Amino acid sequence: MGSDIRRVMVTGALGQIGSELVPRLQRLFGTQNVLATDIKEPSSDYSGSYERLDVLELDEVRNLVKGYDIDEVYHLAAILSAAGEMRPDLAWDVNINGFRNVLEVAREGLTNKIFHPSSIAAFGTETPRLNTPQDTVLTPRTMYGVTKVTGELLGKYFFDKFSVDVRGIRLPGVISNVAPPGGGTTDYAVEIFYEAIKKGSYECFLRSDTTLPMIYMPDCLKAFQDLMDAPSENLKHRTSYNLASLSFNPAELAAEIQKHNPQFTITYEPDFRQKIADSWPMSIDDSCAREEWSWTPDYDLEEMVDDMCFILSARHEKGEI
Ligand code: NAD
Ligand code: AKB
Repeated sequence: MGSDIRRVMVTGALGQIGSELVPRLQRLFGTQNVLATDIKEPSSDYSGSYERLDVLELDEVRNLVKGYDIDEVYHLAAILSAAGEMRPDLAWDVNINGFRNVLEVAREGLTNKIFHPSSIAAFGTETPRLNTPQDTVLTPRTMYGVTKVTGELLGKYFFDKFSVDVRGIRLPGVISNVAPPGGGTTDYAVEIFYEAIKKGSYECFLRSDTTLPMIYMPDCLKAFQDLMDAPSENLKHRTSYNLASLSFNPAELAAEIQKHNPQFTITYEPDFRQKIADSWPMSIDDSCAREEWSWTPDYDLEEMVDDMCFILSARHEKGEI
């Protein structure tokens, strides 16, 4: 992990990932060097610098980056897969034009480095679904996936053409216990823990055998930092790294949760998200991330479930959830 102090801005900071990325960056670089932004209002006890920012407003993005003398932007503002199928125009606008504004400010020389997550949604039904290769067919079936492929290409274009240092990962579904997920297809893998602890049962919107790639938040944040700290000359796939960690289906996850709570029951009522999940990979070949910036995950399924159950049970006892 690089120890040099950077001034960083996070867009979409109140979402699932930003809610845990910001405190981590505050610990790394000092609270005064981290600016959190989102289109939403934060809670009254929000800790650290916060500005309301709609990433579709180029002047506002520019003013904040300039005003706070930002070295790096973690650009998390986005509309995810399921929400994006409800509002495809909004998904295109936020995911592409919002990113374009951040790239433009970097092209103007106001900031040096951008982290922009892609997703397993970049793949499609023509992509090999087992051990999905790094360089493969990208034919997404969702507007979200279309924006992720476009974002990968846009980031690469700005690097090749204007030397803007853009880096990105095709993230699997992220599992976490601080903020709820924001409208994705992999959300079941978070909701199931909350419902198991609060109600002892869960109705899953995917079929029991729907295997998808997933990652636990501590590994996700480690990957962000490892990629951002990697020497630029090592990065051959800079905006689009495949990343593997966990792969499981709802039945396997439920069985693991039952080890902690034998009374827990799961039922299945697949909805429109099943079709999205069926167009995504089941497992990922991440050898390029391993070779180019030494990626390796820490958590297996059992360790992730242990940790999630422990943390959420404690939150439940305190009356937080
Ligand atoms: P999220 O939906 O939880 O958070 C996104 C945030 O963006 C929200 O707080 C929302 O208020 C904000 N936002 C929406 N429109 C905005 C606008 N116009 N201006 C400013 N902010 C706006 O998403 P997340 O899970 O934290 O995802 C962050 C990034 O990681 C996204 O690019 C997403 O595609 C990517 N990703 C996430 C996952 C996952 O499982 N969470 C997986 C793959 C990729
Ligand atoms: C979603 O389900 O939309 C996200 C993702 C995998 O990109 N979690």
